[in-house]
Amino acid sequence: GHGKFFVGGNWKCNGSTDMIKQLVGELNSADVPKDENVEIIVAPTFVHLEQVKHSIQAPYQIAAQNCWHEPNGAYTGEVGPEMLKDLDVHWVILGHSERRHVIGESDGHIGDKIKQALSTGLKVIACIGETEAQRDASEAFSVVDRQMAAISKVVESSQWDQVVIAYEPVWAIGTGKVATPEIAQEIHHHVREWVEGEVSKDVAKGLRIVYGGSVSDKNAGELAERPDIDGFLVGGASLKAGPFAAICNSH
Ligand code: G2H
Repeated sequence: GHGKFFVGGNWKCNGSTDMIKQLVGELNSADVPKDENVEIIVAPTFVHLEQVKHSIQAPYQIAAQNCWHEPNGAYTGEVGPEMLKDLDVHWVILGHSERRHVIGESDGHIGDKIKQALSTGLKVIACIGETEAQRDASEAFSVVDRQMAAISKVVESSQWDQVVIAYEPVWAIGTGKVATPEIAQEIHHHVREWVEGEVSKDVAKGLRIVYGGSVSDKNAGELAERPDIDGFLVGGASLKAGPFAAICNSH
């Protein structure tokens, strides 16, 4: 592994005050690792950040699922990274495939968001991953290379320790069709080699590359065994405390 094992729970567009009250209560009493070697993050919607912040306990940290590329201003409906920082939220997920493919965010826009978030002092979970059509056309490597290039363009050399890369093949997201450990390891290793060549050996060695896409308590263990899989970004299974805690204990 590279650095602390990382598990993020991406709650996506889910939750209500009652549901979150129950989930946070269960997470607080769940048997998750509290040692220095595991980092656990949960990402509620913007409107639930405050509730989660006031109720969740260590070792959990909180992330937002997105933020804008300017600190604030005339951008109706957006949330600036300064606002997250002011709320004591230290992490943000950027470039999730649902934002790329459902909302239409480009590599360039995601790059601008990452740059602004990092300069505000937030840590970034930057997502990459190919679609099924791209994989079928043997473009998986070139797609993640292009996405990594857009990310590395905006990350200063001193900021790489504030970045976690999440490889989330679009065909595996929410489909129950998890990538095999071989496929995930192949891409993670490729991304690490890309970083070694394009950024530096040291950054490649320390960078956490986590896997996302239908991760469950059933498949996390064998994925976590692979040398370049440094943790997970979990969607569906993060909405249940038991399975999520099991994934946190999978390394
Ligand atoms: C991928 C993942 C979490 P799920 O989007 O980011 O979701 O585990 O539901 O496939």
